[in-house]
Amino acid sequence: EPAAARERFDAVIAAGERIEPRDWMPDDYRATLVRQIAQHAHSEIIGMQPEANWITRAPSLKRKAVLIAKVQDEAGHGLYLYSAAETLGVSRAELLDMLHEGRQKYSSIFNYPTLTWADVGVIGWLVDGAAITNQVPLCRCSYGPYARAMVRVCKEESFHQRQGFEILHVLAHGTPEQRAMAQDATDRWYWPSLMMFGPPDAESAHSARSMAYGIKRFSNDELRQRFVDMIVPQADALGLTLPDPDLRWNPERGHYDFGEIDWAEFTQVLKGNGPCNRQRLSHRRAAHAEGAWVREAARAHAAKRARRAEH
Ligand code: FAQ
Repeated sequence: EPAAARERFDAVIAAGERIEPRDWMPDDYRATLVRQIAQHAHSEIIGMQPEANWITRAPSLKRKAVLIAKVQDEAGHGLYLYSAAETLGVSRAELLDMLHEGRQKYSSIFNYPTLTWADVGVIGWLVDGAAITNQVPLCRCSYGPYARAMVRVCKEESFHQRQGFEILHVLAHGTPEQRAMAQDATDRWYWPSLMMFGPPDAESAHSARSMAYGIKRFSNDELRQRFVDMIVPQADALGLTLPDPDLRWNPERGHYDFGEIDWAEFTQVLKGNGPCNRQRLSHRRAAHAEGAWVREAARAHAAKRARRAEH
């Protein structure tokens, strides 16, 4: 390890500045970033599935157009993130293989089913809400390409969050059946959305290193608390109840206390045994196989253009 390069790296991290692709970096810094950015990219593209499930059944043309745009944004986020990972020396094809073979993860949240139209609202409100809470600090991550990708992703996700909130607001103020649908979807997604922040700090394998490297700026539990504090008043504004009897304001802490998360369920979902894990991965693998001809045509086209440029 070149001592001067290591010194420069440490100084950049200590000053809160950015590491760029051509800069020297320690192997474990590179590996941590590849792991996190790849998992993040995989989450974006697997995350298209639960909502895409409702595109053909959206309740109006306007809702359908908005939902198509949102799902398309998620594909775009996946592409920025794979590109950011590629600056670290891995190829998108390798990363996709790792996803398809179950060697890299994607967010637990996308292994739950979308049973009603209200789920589309709750995904925007809670899932995008949790994603923003986690990702706003990543705009200050020490690795330049990841931090810059997060700026645009967060802007788009803020829009996603508002569209979900608005869907739920309409349902929560609609007929008794619509209200019940909004409450039921909230009941099903609340706990899984808290699991998006990862295991408790004491059990988080990577947190200490990621925080020392300026990749993570806040711990899993800190961000989870920040999210709960944000959504309690939002649930009130919607007239919906969060399904946690232990949820109450703690004036000493200046935060909401909340109940125990079912970590056994989280572990099962991470092991591949959530309600939709198999369906999500097999759908992804099939989409990849069906897209083979597109990749082949793109390669042939690029080769033809390169040949023409030579002459
Ligand atoms: N699900 O040591 P830690 C979105 C894994 S938002 C699955 O604490 P770390 C937008 C973890 O990877 C969702 N796996 O790990 C959208 C590690 O496994 P490994 C994506 C989880 O990295 C909205 C092990 O457990 N957002 O897609 C989960 O320090 C709507 C130990 O955990 C991001 O990825 C989980 N919930 O902290 C799209 C944000 N939690 O690698 C469509 C960026 C933990 O050893 C529709 N990522 N694991 O095999 C991060 O901030 C971090 O990676 C954490 C985990 C906070 C997720």
